[in-house]
Amino acid sequence: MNSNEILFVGDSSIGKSSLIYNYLNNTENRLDKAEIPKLIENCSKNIKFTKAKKTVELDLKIFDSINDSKFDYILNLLINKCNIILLCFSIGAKKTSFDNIKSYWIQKIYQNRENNKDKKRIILVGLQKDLRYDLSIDLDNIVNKNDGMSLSKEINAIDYIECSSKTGENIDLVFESAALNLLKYNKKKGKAPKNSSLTDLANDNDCCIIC
Ligand SMILES: Nc1nc2c(ncn2[C@@H]2O[C@H](COP(=O)(O)OP(=O)(O)O)[C@@H](O)[C@H]2O)c(=O)[nH]1
Ligand SMILES: [Mg+2]
Repeated sequence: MNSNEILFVGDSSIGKSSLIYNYLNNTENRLDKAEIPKLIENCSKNIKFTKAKKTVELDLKIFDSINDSKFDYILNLLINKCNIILLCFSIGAKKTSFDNIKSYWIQKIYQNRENNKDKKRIILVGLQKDLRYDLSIDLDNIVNKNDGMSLSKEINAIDYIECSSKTGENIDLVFESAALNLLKYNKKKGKAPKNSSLTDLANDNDCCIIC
């Protein structure tokens, strides 16, 4: 089984597909110019970047998801199958998407990982970061950085990243964190790639907060 699978989950209309689309197409601020597909079909991307002077390269298999009861069965299977889950909320558009992380998504993830019980699998992602500075948005609807970091600790996330598909900020970092954490996870499970520099990186236990 391919062990490089990552899954994006979270409430609807918070920017999950936009993030994946922008990353895959290497674009920034395509929100106005491009029709973002409702669901990005599962796809692969060869990811290559340098971390601690070492080159990391692997083929990421990326799964988008859609909140529709018709697809619930598939979503449950994906939650169980994918090694890293990017659990998303919107920083500015919907406070409910933040509250739903604890009240809905965490339970759903934990219920559906029968074969994949390892706790260290969730990266918390705050999407639509640009909206934090949008004066037209009611302050009550905005999630601040401390709240995001506290939630990340509370749910035992391995990383917390805030990003924006509109400005392009931190888009790459979301996928780089997923790749690094996959390496750590695979190493623990004895599936580490032979490339020694990757194995060294997988030994690095630091978690990072990128905001
Ligand atoms: N301001 C802002 N809008 C965004 C951002 N990302 C997505 N959107 C908009 O949010 C809406 C929902 O995006 P979509 O990717 O379909 O959300 P999904 O249902 O979670 O996949 C669309 O109108 C996007 O144009 C962002 O980073 N900033
Ligand atoms: Mg979508």
